[in-house]
Formats: sequence, structure tokens, C-alpha cells
Amino acid sequence: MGQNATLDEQMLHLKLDGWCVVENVIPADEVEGVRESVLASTLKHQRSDAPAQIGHRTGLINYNQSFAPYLITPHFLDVIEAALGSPVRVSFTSAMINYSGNARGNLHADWPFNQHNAGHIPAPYPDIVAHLTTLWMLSPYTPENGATIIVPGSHRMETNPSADSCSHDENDPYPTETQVSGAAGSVLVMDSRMWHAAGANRTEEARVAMAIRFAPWWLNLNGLRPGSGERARLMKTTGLNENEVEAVRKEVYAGLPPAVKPLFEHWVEH
Ligand SMILES: O=C(O)CCC(=O)C(=O)O
Repeated sequence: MGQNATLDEQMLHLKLDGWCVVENVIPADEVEGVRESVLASTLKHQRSDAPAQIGHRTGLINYNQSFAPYLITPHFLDVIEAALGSPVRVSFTSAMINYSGNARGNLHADWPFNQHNAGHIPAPYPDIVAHLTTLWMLSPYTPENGATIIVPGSHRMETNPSADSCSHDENDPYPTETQVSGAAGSVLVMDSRMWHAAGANRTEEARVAMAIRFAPWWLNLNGLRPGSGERARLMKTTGLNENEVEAVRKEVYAGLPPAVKPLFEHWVEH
């Protein structure tokens, strides 16, 4: 489903199946520049605790702003706002470099539905769209290089493999799973409840991608803020760990295009 799919068609796909692909969010002649820039920043600021065979940088916006103008590509942002209501917030910006030989990941749903996180909506959770995961294909996504595995329709389950109550083992493939291929510059938009996993990279090339997640204005993100009292209390009461999303540095925020700023305003450092 591409740039020419109507918003209604994309929303139906997202509601019924839990995902859609928005094409040409980054134009074909600009995506290589963004890929090389994100790759360089990730290599420079690589998280030391990233899993083997994966280059990872959370809080990417602090290290690289080359992708920022594309967050407001109209035919992309329209989908996000139609699903979550307006105004929306960016909750996570992460770079993910899946190197040659990277193994298949485990099937999971994302924050705030992943039951391994301190901040999670307990399963069984309600059937509402509360968070979107968008995976930006900076390399073309193919079955060979590890295109994301999804289980269409699984967002309408009230649980996921991270929950003790779920009978499906997170390491087992699911019979109806499929991989989402796409051209570089396309974005896979998923309901964060949807069961998904990284595919195995059986090529010689790295698969370069970003995970940019979006929240509606009403979702509490404070548990992700390093040093916040709410985060400390959540981790203490659940005994679980939580992702950390570093605040957007003031000078980074000041340099963002004016129309992009509202997406990050809630997370600027105090
Ligand atoms: O790398 C992928 O294809 C999947 C990434 C993923 O599972 C995630 O960001 O939650």
C-alpha cells in the first residue's frame, strides 16, 4: 500500500491487520544520505550494551537530526494522527543496524504492552490504539536481510508472548507470521500491540533501520524518563526494568525545524 493508497484504506489496514506500509516517506534520492548519516552516528555513539550483531542507539534525535524533517511528511503524519488523534508525541527514536548474521529475534509486543517492562498495561489489556511503532526502512527490507516478521491481526489479542498467561513461546515462529518487505524510504506503521520480531539477516550487508514510536498526548511517558521519581517507583513496585529515553537536549531542540518541534516539546531537558 503506497503513497497513492487513501488514508481510509491505510486506516482500515491498520485497524484490521495491525499494520500498513507508507511508501516514499523519505524520497528515493534522499534516503541514502539519511542512511549514511544514521549509520555514522550509530557507529560513533553505539550503545555498549547492545546485543551482538546489532548496532543500537536510543535517544537518536540527540545524535542525529537528518531524519527529523521526514517525521512530518504529510502522507505519513496523517496516518499517525488519524490513528492516535492529534496532537501526537514522539516517544522513542532508535537506530537499529542489523548486521550480517544477525539471528531472528523473539516475538514480542512493544512498550507499553510488553509485560517485561516496568511500565506496562497489564494483560489482558483493552482493545484501543494507545501507541504506534514505526520502523523506517533506510535499507530496502527483504526476507533475506531480515525484514521485520509480523503476525497480522495479533494486535487484537489481549496479550502477547511476554505474558506468563500467553501460551505461545516467544522463540517459536507463529504459523501465520509474514515478513514485511519494502523499498528504502518506506515506513512500516504498526500498532505496538502487534506481535513482531526482527528477521534473520542472511545477506552480507547490514540492514539499517530506525524505530520511531508515537504516543497520543494522553499516554504517560514519565516512566521512561531517566531519573524521574515515577520511573523509580514503577521499577521498585514491579521489580522489572524499563527502557530509558534520554531527554532531548535544548540545543538539539532549538535546531529542529519549527513544524517538527511539537513532536518533541514534551521531552526537552528541564
Ligand atoms: O528490527 C526489527 O525488524 C524489529 C525491531 C523490533 O522488534 C522493535 O523495535 O521492537
